[in-house]
Amino acid sequence: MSNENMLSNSDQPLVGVVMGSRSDWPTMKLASDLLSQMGIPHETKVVSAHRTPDRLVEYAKSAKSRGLKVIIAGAGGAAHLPGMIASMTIVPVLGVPVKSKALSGVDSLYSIVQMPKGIPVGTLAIGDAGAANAGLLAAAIVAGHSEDVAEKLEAFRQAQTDAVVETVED
Ligand code: RP5
Repeated sequence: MSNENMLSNSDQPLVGVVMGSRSDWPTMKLASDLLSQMGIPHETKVVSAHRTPDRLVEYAKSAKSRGLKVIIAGAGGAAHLPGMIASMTIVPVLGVPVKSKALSGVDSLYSIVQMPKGIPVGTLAIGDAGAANAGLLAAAIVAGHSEDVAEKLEAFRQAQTDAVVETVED
């Protein structure tokens, strides 16, 4: 399949956005919104490592054959979801530490970032910034295969640069 055809088969999700709970959605929506803005077909699912372990296994093991190029996995607390998914697929996994009530997401960050050598999870910042950046990073990965996504990403960066004021006044 040529690079452009990878995206022209439009309905097939290229990125999976998964989260441990429905309660993670306000955070993970930021990743999904960025992917939509970049025109990248994606899916959004609740997959819990401890509440729906069978769903987790099925999701991770079928990811590559279903054509996913990147998985963004967000979870809070003892956030084993991204690492568990990464252990069952070679599709790159980006982990988003969701802000937890008890420890403000530091627990989530440590759980996700400290993967033992051999099973990598690309870990983003805690919370909203991490989720949005996961969407942008997934777009950058997909952009290597799609000129259309590359152009959208360049335009996003340019708009962001253009929006920065140079002087401040009262
Ligand atoms: C994790 O536990 C989820 O990723 C969520 O961040 C956290 C709390 O889940 P709920 O109790 O809100 O469902 O599995």
